[in-house]
Amino acid sequence: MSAGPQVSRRAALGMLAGGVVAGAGASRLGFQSSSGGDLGGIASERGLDGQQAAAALETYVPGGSYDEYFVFASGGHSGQIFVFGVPSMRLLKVIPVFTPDAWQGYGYGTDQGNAVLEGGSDPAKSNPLRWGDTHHPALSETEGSYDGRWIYINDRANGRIAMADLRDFKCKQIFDIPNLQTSHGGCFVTPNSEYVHISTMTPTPVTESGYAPLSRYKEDFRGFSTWLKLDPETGRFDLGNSFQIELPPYTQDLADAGKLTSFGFGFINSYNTEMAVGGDMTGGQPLEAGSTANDYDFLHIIDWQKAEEVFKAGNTKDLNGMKVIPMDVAVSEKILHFAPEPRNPHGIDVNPTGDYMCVGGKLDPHASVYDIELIKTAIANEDYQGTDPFGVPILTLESVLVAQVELGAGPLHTQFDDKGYAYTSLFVDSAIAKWSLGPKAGHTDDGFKLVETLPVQYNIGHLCTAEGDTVSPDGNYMIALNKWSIDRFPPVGTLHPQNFQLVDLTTTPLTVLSDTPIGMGEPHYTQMIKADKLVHTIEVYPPGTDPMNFAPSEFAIKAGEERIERQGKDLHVYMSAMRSHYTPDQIQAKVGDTLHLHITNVEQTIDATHGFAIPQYNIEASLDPGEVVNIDMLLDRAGTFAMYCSEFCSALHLEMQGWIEVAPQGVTPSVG
Ligand code: K7E
Ligand code: CUA
Repeated sequence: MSAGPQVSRRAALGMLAGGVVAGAGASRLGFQSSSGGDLGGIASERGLDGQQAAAALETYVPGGSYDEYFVFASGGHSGQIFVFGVPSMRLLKVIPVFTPDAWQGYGYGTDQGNAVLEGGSDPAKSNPLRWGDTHHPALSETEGSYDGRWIYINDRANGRIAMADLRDFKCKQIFDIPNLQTSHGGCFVTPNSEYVHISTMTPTPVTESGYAPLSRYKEDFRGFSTWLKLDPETGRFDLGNSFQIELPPYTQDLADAGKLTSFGFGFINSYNTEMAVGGDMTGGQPLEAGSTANDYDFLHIIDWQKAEEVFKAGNTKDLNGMKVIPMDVAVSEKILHFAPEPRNPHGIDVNPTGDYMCVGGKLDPHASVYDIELIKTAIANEDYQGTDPFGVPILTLESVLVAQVELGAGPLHTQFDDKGYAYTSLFVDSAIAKWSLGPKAGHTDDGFKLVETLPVQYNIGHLCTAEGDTVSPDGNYMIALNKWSIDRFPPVGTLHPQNFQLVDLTTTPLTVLSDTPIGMGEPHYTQMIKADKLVHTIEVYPPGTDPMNFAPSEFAIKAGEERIERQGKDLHVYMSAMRSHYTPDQIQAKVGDTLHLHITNVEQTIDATHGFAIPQYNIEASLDPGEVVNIDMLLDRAGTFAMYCSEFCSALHLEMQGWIEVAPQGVTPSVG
């Protein structure tokens, strides 16, 4: 433990704020408040004890100063990604991903937003999809460390995955993955961003029509582990080099990538290996009971490097546009193995050294720890205790399991620090268990042992430590992602916010530093990256940029090049936006015309964003400095519409408006 200095610093702060150090002492330390009172006086006036006052001082980030970390949180059914600063827990940004966002002009008529959202909607299905259920953000990595380039996130509801570029914090691609109706297992990226992984949650019918009766669950439904190749330059999904591995129709749950000693492997938990399908009204067992009958489910162990070889050798079948490695090939090529895991587990997390796979028991009070060396040996020796109904070999449990650590009720997810400790969320206990992670994580004396339990408020799902999924976590901060807040915040109606609690990892016992209500969606997982790793982030686009590819747009203009060109019924308007006007500020058109607006924000000043809104036409764009936005709209309604800048950009912002005349049939527009 190296908590010594932090503990004494905390004690000093606590004493100071608790008034033990009198006003004179405080001012000698430079802690004289502007109101003339000492810190102890402020603390007692506000009813804060020493611990609370210390927590306030440790998390306060003055305006103009920056947080040490960025946290990228999934937004649950909001479909978005939330970005916070740590330790302040200030909300810095919401990145719209699966759900339109008016402020950022995402999904309200602009080419970029529409292209991304529509690209992720299969027209053959119920479309357009306008929401997602984001669960697991995955930052891109180089050599097992976050590299600050891209972020990926899954849509649990619709079996999709999205990519956002951290240059401009905007979503660039959504991909509707074939053969995945829903998804959970992932995403994670492999240590050099070779692949991003995503797998099915509920298995998918693989019949031609997409229909199969539930009575044919075992025969006609399958799971799929998807390995999407990432373009090393753009971070986009490279479908031509992506593949899937066919899996039995179990419910594949959380997943993680191997690293260092386990590099080349992927791990997926499963439940419902009973293949229960419910039927509670027709004499069957309720789904919940049927899917918890077995004592063990199967940890899926996938050798993705072997799978890559098999894929490259062409030993695949085509299924709905994906190259799929059939299950029998996955077995014969030793790509897929199972290991028993206590029934209905939830999280699987690989520790920073890559040696241990930690499985959260959910219904079992233990974390089960598997060792990659033992797994490799068991695979090499074909040390099997049997096969599953589909012929997948099951490694002998005793040969691969190194520890079962009793942690408490409802263990779900595990994160790690820099000292070989693991932190597991306990949903049922509303607590976090800190435990030592055995010899290969440096705990030769204490082995695998529960160290302490920290109560959190309440019903914790995921947790997230600083740089927690990398090969070198930082070990200073952790966030508890609590599903229920109950009494932690004042009542705001019947739907309560979630509660993010920031935890100081450097103290013994662990301390909660702050509570942050999350009132705009239900985050599942988050990742915390050191802020100084976001070296690629820009604040202004180069003049005339198309944000989809960061290249000059063919529609860009400079000030003075504005023009209107009519080609039959197509009216092209090359418009500039700058404080505080649009040029042109009048457009004359006729019903039945298609208006093509090509708008360039010709400014290069940080923060000089303009909006562009047209009433009644559902059009709203955000034009960041240097950005080019294209809007195509069929003018199907006559009227004289006042377009306006929707971003308060300048003293004459309210004057930044203009007119679009859409003359009815038979009426000649006033000009043009
Ligand atoms: Cu546990 Cu979707 Cu990661 Cu929620 S999952 S908590
Ligand atoms: Cu431009 Cu308001």
